Amino acid sequence: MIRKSLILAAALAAPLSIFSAPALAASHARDTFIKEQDVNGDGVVTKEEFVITRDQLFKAIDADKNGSLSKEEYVGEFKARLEKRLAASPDTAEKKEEERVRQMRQADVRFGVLDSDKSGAITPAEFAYSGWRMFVTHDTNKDGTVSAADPIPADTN
Ligand SMILES: [Ca+2]
Ligand SMILES: [Ca+2]
Ligand SMILES: [Ca+2]
Repeated sequence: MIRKSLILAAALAAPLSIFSAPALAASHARDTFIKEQDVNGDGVVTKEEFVITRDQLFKAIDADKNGSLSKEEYVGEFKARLEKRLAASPDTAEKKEEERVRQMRQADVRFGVLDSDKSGAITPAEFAYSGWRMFVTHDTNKDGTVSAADPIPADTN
């Protein structure tokens, strides 16, 4: 069982390394972060903006409004966005399927990381904490905001 999943993990990880261009990927991640969290559109994400958008995102994912995110809600919301992105992508069906498998596997892993006490659901505190770590990761010049002025780490390996 363990061996099988290791082999599977290796097989899934292999195509990743082919496409990995760390600097590009990191830059893309930062710019996407800015685009999604920059409420007033000035190109700078402040902590206040980030708290607002994180809160909105939590509420949007919490489909049954019970104040926590189940795996179904979390992965489901991600899949809906992923499918939209894949539908708009010019890639072949085969490539899209590869991307789908990879992304859904990552979403699954992310849920496990977010659910830090392994209760099976993400609480607002857990969600806020993970968001905060994301903010800090992107704020590479440590000025308390995320913008294009934050240098992308040269090598994220
Ligand atoms: Ca802003
Ligand atoms: Ca819920
Ligand atoms: Ca910064």
